[in-house]
Amino acid sequence: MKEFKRYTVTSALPYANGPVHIGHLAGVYIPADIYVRYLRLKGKDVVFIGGSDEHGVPITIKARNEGVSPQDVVDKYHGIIKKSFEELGISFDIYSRTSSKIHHKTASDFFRKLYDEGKFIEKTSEQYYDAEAQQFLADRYIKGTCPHCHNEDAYGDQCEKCGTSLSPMDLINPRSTLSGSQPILRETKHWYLPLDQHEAALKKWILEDHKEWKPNVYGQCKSWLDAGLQPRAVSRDLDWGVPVPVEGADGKVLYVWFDAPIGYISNTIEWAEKAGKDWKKYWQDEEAKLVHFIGKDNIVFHCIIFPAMLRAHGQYILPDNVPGNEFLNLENDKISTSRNWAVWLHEYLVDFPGKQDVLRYTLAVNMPETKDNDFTWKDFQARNNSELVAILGNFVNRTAVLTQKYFEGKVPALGSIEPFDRETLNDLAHYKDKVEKALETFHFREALKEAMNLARLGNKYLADTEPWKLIKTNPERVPTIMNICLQITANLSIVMEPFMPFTAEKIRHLLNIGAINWNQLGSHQLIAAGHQVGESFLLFDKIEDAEIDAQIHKLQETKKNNQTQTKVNPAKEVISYDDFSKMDIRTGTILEAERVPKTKKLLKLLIDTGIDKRTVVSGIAEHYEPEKIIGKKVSILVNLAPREIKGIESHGMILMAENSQGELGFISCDKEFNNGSEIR
Ligand code: B3M
Ligand code: ZN
Repeated sequence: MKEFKRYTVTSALPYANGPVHIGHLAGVYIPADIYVRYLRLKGKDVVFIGGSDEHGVPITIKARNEGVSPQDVVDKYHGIIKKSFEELGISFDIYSRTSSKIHHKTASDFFRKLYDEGKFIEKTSEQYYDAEAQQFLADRYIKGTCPHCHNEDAYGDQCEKCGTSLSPMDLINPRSTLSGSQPILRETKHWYLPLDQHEAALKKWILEDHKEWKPNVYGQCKSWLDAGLQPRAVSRDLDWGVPVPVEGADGKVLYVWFDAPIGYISNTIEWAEKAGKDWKKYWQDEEAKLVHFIGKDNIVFHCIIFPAMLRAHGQYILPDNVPGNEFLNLENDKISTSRNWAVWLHEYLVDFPGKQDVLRYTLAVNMPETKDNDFTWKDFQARNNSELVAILGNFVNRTAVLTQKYFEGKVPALGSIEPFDRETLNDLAHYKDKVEKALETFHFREALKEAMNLARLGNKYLADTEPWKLIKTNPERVPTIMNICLQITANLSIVMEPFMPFTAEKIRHLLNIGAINWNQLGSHQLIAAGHQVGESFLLFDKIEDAEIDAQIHKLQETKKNNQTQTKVNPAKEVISYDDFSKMDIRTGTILEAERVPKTKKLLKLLIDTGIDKRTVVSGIAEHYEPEKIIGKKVSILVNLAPREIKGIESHGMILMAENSQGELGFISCDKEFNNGSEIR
């Protein structure tokens, strides 16, 4: 494997139109952070770049819906996202944003260079235009009837009812969501990156030279490349973004997927200025290894389009690897921002204070590396209680407590070594290779499993040697055993650092030692005899059922709300007042009620309508006990033609409200009105 002098590690820039959730974390930020922490521990020269993606149509839509400016939206979420990343210990060297000046300049210059060198093609096409709002319409700003399922509210890019991808031209009866008017077709000019011209080079670069990429990433690239690449528009008609730096391009901005990846470069420049570094060494030097951490929906942009942009520019290196992950689901359902089906990081940090590493651990252990995975709160609890508490916490705690008890906290000297000690020390020496190999190849679950195995090794060693018994029967053995346990604990502080930095810090505190370089991992001479360790305390606490139940309940509430919200039927056709006034609806009172024999749903009611007392058959037997509704005030449509139902003549209809679960409820007046009062 090629040795690199420098590492440039990026993680996808989250859209600043909502907070970050566990899916983002497991897919992108946790693996990226593990990787860079590992590299730093090894003493490598690494820069870890993050930032918010603040352009694009969804942000303008959110702003419009909330009656604020796009800048307001991104200011809000950039703040929330940045703070929550910090609290989780995602150790960016810089977390900046694409609405910054420096980014606008970098992206603008990048475009301009390609433009000046004739690297784009210009094309004019017809696009929908809202004449009332006087602007071209992004796909999301157009709604209409889906040609497949006839949903009347399909978007110009997708029908959310049947899931089909659409283009605005596919919609039947398109309408603008800005003014409601029918959009017209108008010509507009855009710049296209001719991906087809890069196809052969990209094919060789990925399919031949990067066979080591993860199969899911490689596979997606292959299917794109096999299908053949087409020119892609890199500008849009929109008023939010980086303006296209070309004369006569008013009202046009760079497409968000053109400017966002350049954000990695802008943020590096911003970092380098502050840190006194040369940013070019991280982007334009073959000795730098560029790695993009992303989710699977971003693969084509990072493996094909951005590399094509970088090639077209000519001065940049291409990514050495793009370890894209699959998706994390939540309690067997797709995570969804719009349905609020997520565990939001900023909320987790409030609900579970001081438990950053529990989340980091659970997400790393469950990382969707090769296939989609599921996060459940029960699993979260089990991982904490039976792994972090019972294995890692238990070993470290027993070691600390016994050291205090037998040696007043002073590290005892290693005495004579027996075969079993030797075996354990041999095992200890092997972890470095195993964990390293897994980390270098982006097998984070495997790496963490091996790291935890070191804690298991310690537990087993303690359980097998039983120093608490030996202290009475063979006390000379105990110093050696405790020395070895303390060395294993010190090793844990190294190997856990990439995954659980807060815990690693706690272990160091407990041992009263400073940070140790990764290269020392495996050594059994990390702490000297006579060194005074700190007071012992528990690394992890058990998580009780009540806390987990509260989280599950929160999700159940979300689901309920969603069902009620999503199942509201669309409004019916418009009717005239005359249509309405034909209905004679009155207040009435139920006088008698009984089940209609051999039916599940029907009650036979006697109603005082104020006009008369009449029999009505009503399908409410599954919702009301007959004896409990005597005396109920109701609304009744009295001029409905009589109908025979199960041999009973029914005269009118009781009005009922029905919710999305099909529950029924009476409609009544909120004042004491006489029977027969008109409802209109
Ligand atoms: N903001 C998309 C996403 O969050 C996008 C990533 C940009 S990376 C340059 O899925
Ligand atoms: Zn549809």
